[in-house]
Amino acid sequence: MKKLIAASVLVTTPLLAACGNDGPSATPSDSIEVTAEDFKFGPAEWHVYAGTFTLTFHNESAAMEHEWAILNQGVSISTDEEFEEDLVLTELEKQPPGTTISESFTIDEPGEYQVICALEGHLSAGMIGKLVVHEAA
Ligand SMILES: [Cu+2]
Repeated sequence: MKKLIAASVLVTTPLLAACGNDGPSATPSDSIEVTAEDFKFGPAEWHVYAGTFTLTFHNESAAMEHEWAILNQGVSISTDEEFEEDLVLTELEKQPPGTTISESFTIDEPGEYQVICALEGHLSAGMIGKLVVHEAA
């Protein structure tokens, strides 16, 4: 499932300023990367600019499929029991072990989004991260 979100939002306080203390890792990019393992994402926090960005996803698991699902802004869950498909904004569908794949996403609304692997048991096991969408430069 993939949905492109187009939303017009007026943001009066630049998000970049709010993130100024996070160090170099907080520099937004239009190209991010993640390695999925059993059961975590590395890194587990990504910073992009509003608009279109490209994710390069490596599944380094020996035997398990993994995915990278962005949940709707404001959603925060920590167990599989709380998950519903309706919570997913957009996602990279599950990928077989050993896969490297790049996919583009478009998110126009700045803010923080929870990212999970929504395959059964994986969220509860620790496959959780955070995507921060910064106001476009
Ligand atoms: Cu997974």
